[in-house]
Amino acid sequence: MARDLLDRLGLTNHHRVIAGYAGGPEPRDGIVGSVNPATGKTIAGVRLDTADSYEETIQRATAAFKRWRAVPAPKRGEVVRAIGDELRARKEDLGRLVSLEVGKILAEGIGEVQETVDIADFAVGLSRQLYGLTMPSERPQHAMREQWLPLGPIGVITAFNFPNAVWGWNAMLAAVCGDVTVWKPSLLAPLTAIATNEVARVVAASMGHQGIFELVIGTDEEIGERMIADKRVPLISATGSCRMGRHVSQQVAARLGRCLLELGGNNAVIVEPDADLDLALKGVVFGSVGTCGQRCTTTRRLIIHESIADAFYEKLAKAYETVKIGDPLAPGTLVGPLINERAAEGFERAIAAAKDQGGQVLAGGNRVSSGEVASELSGGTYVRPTVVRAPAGKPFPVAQEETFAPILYVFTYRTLDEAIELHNSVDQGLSSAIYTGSVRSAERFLDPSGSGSDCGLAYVNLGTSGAEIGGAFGGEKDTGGGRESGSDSWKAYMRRQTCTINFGETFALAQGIRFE
Ligand code: UN1
Repeated sequence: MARDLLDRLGLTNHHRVIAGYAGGPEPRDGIVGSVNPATGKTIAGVRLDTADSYEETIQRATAAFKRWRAVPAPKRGEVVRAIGDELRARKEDLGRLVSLEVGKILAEGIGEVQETVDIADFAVGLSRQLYGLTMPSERPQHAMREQWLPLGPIGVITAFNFPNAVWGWNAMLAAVCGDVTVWKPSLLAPLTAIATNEVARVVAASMGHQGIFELVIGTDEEIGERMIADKRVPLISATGSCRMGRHVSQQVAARLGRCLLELGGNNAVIVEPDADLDLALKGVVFGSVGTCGQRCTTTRRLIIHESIADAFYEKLAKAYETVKIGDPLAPGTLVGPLINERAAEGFERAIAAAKDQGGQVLAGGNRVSSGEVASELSGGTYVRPTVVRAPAGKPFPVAQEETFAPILYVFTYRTLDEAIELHNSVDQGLSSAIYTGSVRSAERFLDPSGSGSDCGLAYVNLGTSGAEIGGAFGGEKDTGGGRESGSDSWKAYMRRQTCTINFGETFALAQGIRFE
């Protein structure tokens, strides 16, 4: 079945792919094995880039950029429209490949490709709306305006958990902006990257545009470090851990390049006593166990009013018990495997620390043993989504960290101010939510003074994950401050030029300065 899928996506014959490769996920002799986390079995091998092939790629991208930027933006939009159409046609297969390679359930794999289709549609419209402002000049017979210009080849570094959509957010916008994308995907999801990039590359090439979508697959040491230090790449858009982002931002800042960072989250949901509790329950469960807790928008903390906490915990624990864990491609499964053994160890370490620090496990708390899953899944890393109640009135440092696994820490509060303070008391600032029936509470959470949620995303009566592409996506504080996807995020992929034109005959200086 996997073989058919790889065939249909053109992977079996791809020069980078070694079908039948039996090695593991550790790069060896220039090859990395892409492992299906549901079974622990290698799907195929992928040839890695070298310093030389990286150099060739950047040279190609730099030359392609000079041609691509000269194509009028609406024409660039036509290419993106055709890419969107092709992604639509291949949505099912690409979604299946996402599921196969990173273990998210099929509905989420397909949903992820839909996210790329959506951003392609958005980018097509945007290709006719790369608006600059005009501003009145203080001098007679002078005009002022700003225009947005293509930036260059941009480097896009993506994580394993959204191996298709995060590239889409960047590459589709970059393409209409006149940039070339050089994509460095996670070594945990190279096949999705190859298949996805091929769609865009082949469509663009068939319309006469070579080199707009480039791929470099390699280790951080060999490829990542080279790319972030490379002055020919004016923008690095990177998704990953806060630790990684800190390093990338320092390297890029040292050469005065630009960064767009999408780093860790530690997202919380506040539940008020007058909330629609069924709605809240569904939102919290999807947010915390969906994608096996491996979204940057995953709900990691629940902050619930003390008057409803016990009843809610009971419902939550029941919901957690009924969530079907197993083969992500099987119908009915809601929670697939963690990406690898290291992630499972992180899960176990966090739970041990939580217990040590006085936390009480309300649901889950351990791995699913290999005997509990079908034999073909025995090589996968399955864990039980977990709820841990934080100790009252004691520090609980484990909840300050982002563990990329399905662990939800629960806290109680008395006043909304107290809840918001607790909500904002972590280093990360990506996504946030409140469930409430009160306009006052909702607006307090979104207070335009800035004293409400300190995150880049704030939801009312929705959970923390599952953003639409139309809004700007990203977060504050240690999340890195970048904005991708909708709204005016496109500006990050262009350079702004302020143009002042004297169409008269007088020599006039600004600020009324006379120089005669
Ligand atoms: C991520 O986890 O890196 O809002 C991205 C969401 C998705 C994107 C998540 N649309 O959950």
